Amino acid sequence: MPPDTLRLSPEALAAHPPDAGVALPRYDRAALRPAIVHLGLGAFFRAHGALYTEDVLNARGGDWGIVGVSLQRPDQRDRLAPQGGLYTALERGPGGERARVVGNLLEVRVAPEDPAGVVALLASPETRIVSLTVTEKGYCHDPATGRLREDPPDILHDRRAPDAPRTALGFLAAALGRRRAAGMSPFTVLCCDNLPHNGALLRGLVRDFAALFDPDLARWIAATVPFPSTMVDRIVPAMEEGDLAAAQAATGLADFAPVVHEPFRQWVIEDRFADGGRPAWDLAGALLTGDVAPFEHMKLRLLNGAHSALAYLGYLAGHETIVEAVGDPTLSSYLQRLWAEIRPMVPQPPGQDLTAYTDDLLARFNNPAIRHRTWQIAMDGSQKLPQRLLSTVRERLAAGLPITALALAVAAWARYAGGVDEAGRPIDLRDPMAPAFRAALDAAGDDPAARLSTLLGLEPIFGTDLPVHAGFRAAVADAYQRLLTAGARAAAAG
Ligand code: CS2
Repeated sequence: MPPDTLRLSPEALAAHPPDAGVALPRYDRAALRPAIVHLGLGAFFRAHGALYTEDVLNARGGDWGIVGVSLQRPDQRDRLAPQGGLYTALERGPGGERARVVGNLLEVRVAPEDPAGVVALLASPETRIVSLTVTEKGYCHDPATGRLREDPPDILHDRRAPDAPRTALGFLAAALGRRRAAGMSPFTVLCCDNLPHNGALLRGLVRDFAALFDPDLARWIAATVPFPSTMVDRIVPAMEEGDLAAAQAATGLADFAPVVHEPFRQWVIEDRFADGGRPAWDLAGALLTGDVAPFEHMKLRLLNGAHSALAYLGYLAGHETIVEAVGDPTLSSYLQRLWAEIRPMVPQPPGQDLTAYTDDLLARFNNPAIRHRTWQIAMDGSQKLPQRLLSTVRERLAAGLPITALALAVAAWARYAGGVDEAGRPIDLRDPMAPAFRAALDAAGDDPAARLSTLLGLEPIFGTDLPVHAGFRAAVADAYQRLLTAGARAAAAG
C-alpha cells in the first residue's frame, strides 16, 4: 500500500468520496445510539447482521447503532478504531465484486481490558439487544447434550468474579443481574451461532450459569428474558492479505478491516423481542417467524453438515478450499450421496424445496471468488459434529437406514483428529478438545482400530448412545479403514 494513501475514516470519506459504484451510508450517523451490543465481533457478523441493519438504516434511518465487543483479542478494535468504525464489505460472486462502506458500528470494546465497563454497557438502558457470534465453543456447553460445563477455567473464574467476567455467559448473567436489581426491563439476547435451537440453548445455559450463584436471578432470567432463536447464513471466509488491496482498489481508501462475503444471505429470526424492540430487519429480507426450527435443521444439516464433510475429506485429499474440493469430481459425487442421506431426514420448511436448496448450495460452494479454506471449517470439529452430522446419523440408524456417506464424514473427522495428513505432515489441529484427542490416542497406541475406537468413545461428542451402537461403529470403522488404506479421494469414490 503506498504510504500516502488515506485511511478510511468519516473525514476521509467526506473529503474523497469513492465513485458511484460504491454504496455509502445514506443515513445520519450522528443519530445512531448504542442500541445493539454484539459479543464476539468478527467477520461473520460484520458481513451478516450488521449489513441487514445497514440496509434498514439506509431504507428508513433510525438509531439502531452497534457496539462490538471482542471477548479475547484487541485486533478488531485496533483495526476499526482508527477508521471511526467504518469498514468496506466486498461482495464477491461469479459475476464480479461490489463494494460498500458500512457505517453502523459505533465502537469496539475489548472485554479483557475493561470487563466491568462491558457489564455496565450491557446493563445500560440504551442497550436493547445483545447479539452473539462467539462460535460453538464460546458457550461452554457439552456439545452432545447442550448442558453447561461447570469445570472450564473461565467458568470457574466467572463464578468467583461475577463482576469482571470472561465468558459470554458471565457477561450476560452479570448484566441481567444489574438490570433486575435496578428494576429495569431485560434486553433481548439474540444468539447468531450455528447451534441447534440456539435461543433456547443459550437461555438454558445463562439460566444454569446464574443458578450457580444466584437462583433468584436464574428464575428471573428464565421467566422474563427473551432469547429468540435464529438461523443465520452467509459464507464469509477469513480475511486474506489480498483483501486489503481489493478494498483499497474499490474505494480509493486504505481499509485494514474489510470483510469479504458471497452474495447470498439468509436470516430467519423468531420474532420475540423485549418490548417488541428490533430493527425492521424484515425490510432487508430477514424472515421474522414463529418457528425457526425447520430452517435451522435444513441449514445446519445440509449446508454445515456438507461443509464439515468436505472440510475433512477435502483437506485430507489435499484441497485448500471448498471450491477446489467441489471441483474434484470424486468429492462432488460424494457430496450428492451425502445430501441424499441427509435430505429425507429434514422436514421441508415453508416455501423451501430441499433439492433446489442443495442445488443452490452446490452453486454457492462453487463460487470461484470465495476462498473458504477447508482448514478453517475443520476447526472445532468436536463442537460441530453433533448438530451437523450426528443428529442425522441417529435418525437414520433409528429408521434402519444406511449411513454410508455420513459415516465417511465422521471417519474423515477421526482421521483428521489423528493430527497427521496423508503425506505424513502434521496437521495444525485447532479444537478445544485437542488435548483430550491426544491423550486418548496416546493411550490407544498404534493400532488403527483402537485409535478410532477411542475417538468414537468421546461422550461430549458422541453422547452415550453412539459409542455403544454396533451399526454406527461398524460403518465408521469400514470408512476409516478405506481412508487409511486408499486415501480420502479413493474412499470418497465409494
Ligand atoms: C462453516 C460456517 O466455518 C464453518 O464451520 O461451516 O461458518 C458456514 O460458512 C456458515 O455457517 C454459512 O452460513
